[in-house]
Amino acid sequence: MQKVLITSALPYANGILHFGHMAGAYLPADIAARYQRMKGRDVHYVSGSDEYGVAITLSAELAGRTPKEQAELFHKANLDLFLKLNFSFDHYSRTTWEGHQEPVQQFFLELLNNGWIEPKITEQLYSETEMRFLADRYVVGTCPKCGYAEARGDECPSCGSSFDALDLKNPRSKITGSPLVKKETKHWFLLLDKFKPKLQAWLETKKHWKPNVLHFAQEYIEGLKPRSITRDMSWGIPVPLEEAEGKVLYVWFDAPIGYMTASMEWSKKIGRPERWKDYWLDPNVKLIHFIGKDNIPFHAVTFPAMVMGQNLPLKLVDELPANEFLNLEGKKFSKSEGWSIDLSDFLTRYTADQIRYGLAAMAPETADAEFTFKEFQNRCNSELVGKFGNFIHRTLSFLQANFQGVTPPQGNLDEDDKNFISDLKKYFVEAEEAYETFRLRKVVQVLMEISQRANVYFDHKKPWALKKDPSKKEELETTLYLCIQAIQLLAVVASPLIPETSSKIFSFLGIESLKWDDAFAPLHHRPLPSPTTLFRKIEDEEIEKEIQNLHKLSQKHQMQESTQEQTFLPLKPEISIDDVDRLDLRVAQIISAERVPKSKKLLKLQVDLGFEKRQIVAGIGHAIDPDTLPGKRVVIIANLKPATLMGVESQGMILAGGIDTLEIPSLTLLPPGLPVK
Ligand code: B3M
Ligand code: ZN
Repeated sequence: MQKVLITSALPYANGILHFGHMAGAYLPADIAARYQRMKGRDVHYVSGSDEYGVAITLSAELAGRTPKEQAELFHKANLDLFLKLNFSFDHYSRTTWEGHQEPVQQFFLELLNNGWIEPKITEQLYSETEMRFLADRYVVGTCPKCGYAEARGDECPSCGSSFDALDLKNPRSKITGSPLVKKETKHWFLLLDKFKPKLQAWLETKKHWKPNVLHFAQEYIEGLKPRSITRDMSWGIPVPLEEAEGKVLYVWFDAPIGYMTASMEWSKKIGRPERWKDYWLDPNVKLIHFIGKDNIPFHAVTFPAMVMGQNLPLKLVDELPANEFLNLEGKKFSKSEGWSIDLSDFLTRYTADQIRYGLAAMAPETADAEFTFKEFQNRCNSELVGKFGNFIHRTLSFLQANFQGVTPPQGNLDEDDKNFISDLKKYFVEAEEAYETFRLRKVVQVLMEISQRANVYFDHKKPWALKKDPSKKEELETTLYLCIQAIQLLAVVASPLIPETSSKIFSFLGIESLKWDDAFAPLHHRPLPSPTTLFRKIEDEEIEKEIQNLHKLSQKHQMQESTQEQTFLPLKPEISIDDVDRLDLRVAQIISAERVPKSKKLLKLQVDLGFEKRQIVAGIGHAIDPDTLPGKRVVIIANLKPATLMGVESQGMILAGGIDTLEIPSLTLLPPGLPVK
C-alpha cells in the first residue's frame, strides 16, 4: 500500500494563526491527508508548535511573559483553532516535548562527526546596552538583497531571502533600537556549501515542482555559504558539547526535525514506539511538506542537506507545494495593524466548512491572492447554497414527495443520461488530478461544474413534468437515480474539502462514508431520510458588518499605537486573588527621609506603622525632594522579605502610583498600621 507522510509547517507558538496561514500551509495539508486516506493509502499526517527560538523569546519579552508561558498560550490557542476547523492530524506535537531534544542533538552530532559541521570563532552582533548577543529576530536592519529597511536578522519578510544577521546593513536591537556592534564568540556552522553538488543533483529530480519553489531553491543553492546553527541564548535545545555551554541550537535546526519527533511522540502514544520508522525510514514513502513561501529555503535546501548528512536513510522531501501569500481586502494581514480577522471569532458566525471552502476558493496557489468578504459571501451563497446545496436539496425533496424517499431503480439510458454520466466521469477524473497535484482552486471549480451540470440535467429532464405522464415512469426513475448518483459523487469529491457537509450528505444517502474509488457505486433500493439544510445564506448586512469591523479594528490599532507604544509597558501575566491576598498592605507614616550616599535614586525612609517603626529604601529620589516627605502617609507592602540596597537594609516597599501620586489623599486620614483592603 502506498504510504504518504504529510507535514504542515510547525507554526511558531508566538501568535494566533490567521486566514493567510491557514490557506497557505495548513488547509491544503488537511485536504490532502483526507483525500489520500479516501484513496485507501496509508497516511501519516503530523504538525506541531515550533516553540524554541527567538520568535518565541522576543514576543514573550514584549508581552511580559516567560517563553514557556508564551508557548503554552499559543500552542493551545492554535490547536483549538485547528480542531474547530476539523483538521485531521494524526498527531499535533510541540518541540518542547521531552522526546524532541535527544534526536535533535543526535542529528547535530552525526553531522559534526561526518564532517558537515565545523566550529569557528566569529563575530556576532552584540548589544552593549543590553549586555547580550542578539541574533535573528532580535536584530532589525536593512535587507542586503532588496533593501527593505525592516528586515529581520535571519530572513527578509519582503523578498523572502534567508541570511545571517551579520549580512544586514545598519543592524539594531529590536528591543531597544540601539545600534549593535560585532563581538567575538564561538559558533558551529553547517557547511551548506559542501552540500551543493548533492543538492543540485537531487533537485534535478524535482522538475515537476512548482516553478516558484524550484527557481527559488536553485537560485538559493548558487550562493550557499556555511551557516551558523548555534546561538548564545538559553531558550532552545542545548548544543550537546561541553565546550558549548550556554549555547543552544538555532531554531531552524531543531524545528524541521520536529516533524520526525512528532511522529515519534505519536508512536509512543499509540504504544508502538518503533512505528515512526515505517514512515521516516522507508524509501517508498511519499513525503509531502506543506509550507508557505517564506519557508522554502529551509525545506528545499537546508533541511534536505541536514538529512543528507545523517547515517540513517531518512526520507527526503518528495513534494513541496509551497503556497504564496494571502492578503486581506487589498492589504497584507497584519495583527499589529489590526488588519486581520480573528478566526475563532469568525468561527462563531460561519461554519468550518464555509471557511474551508472560501479559503480553498481563494487559495494563493500560483500567485499572491486575496481574501475579501464579498467573495466569501458570494462563494458561500451562489456556489454552496445556489448550485451545490440547491441541486442536492431539490433532488432529495423530489424523492421524498414522489418516491416516499426510496431510491428508484435505474432503467434504460437515453442519450441525455449517457452524456450526463460521461460528463460526471470526466469531472471525477479532473477532481482526482486536482487533488493529486494539490490544486484546491481547481477542486472547487470542478465541484461547481458537477453541481452546475447536474442542475442542467435536472432542468432539462423536468421530472416535475415526467411524473404527470405515467408512460414516462421509467424515464422519471432513471432521472432520479442518476441525480442521486450525482449527489453521491458530489459527496465524495467534496469530502476532503468540506468534510462535515459531506458526512451530512452521506447520511442523506443512508451511508456513513465512501472511499474515493467508490464514487459511482450503484445505489440500491434504499429508503432515505428527509434532507436538512446544508448551508445558510449569508446576508448582505452581515458582510457589511464584517467589513466595518475590520476598518474599526484597524483604526483602533492606529490610535492606540500612537498613544500607547512608548508610554505603557505590556501587562504582566494574570494573577489570582490569592496572589493579592498574600500581600500585607499597611498604612505607614513617614517620619524622616534622607538620601542614600552616592545614589541618585535611593532614599532612606523611617516610617511608623503604629505598632512598630521600620526603615524602607525607596527608589524615588530622582524625582522627589526628601524634605517634602516627613508626615505623609503612604501604603507599604509590610510582609516583603527584607533586602539590602547599596548596603542599606530595607524592610518593606512603598507603593506609589507614580511619583506625583506618592501620597494617596484618602489614606492620609487613616491611622498608621491599618491593613489596606
Ligand atoms: N515556525 C516558521 C513559520 O511559522 C516556522 C516553520 C517551521 S517548519 C519546520 O512560519
Ligand atoms: Zn529583502
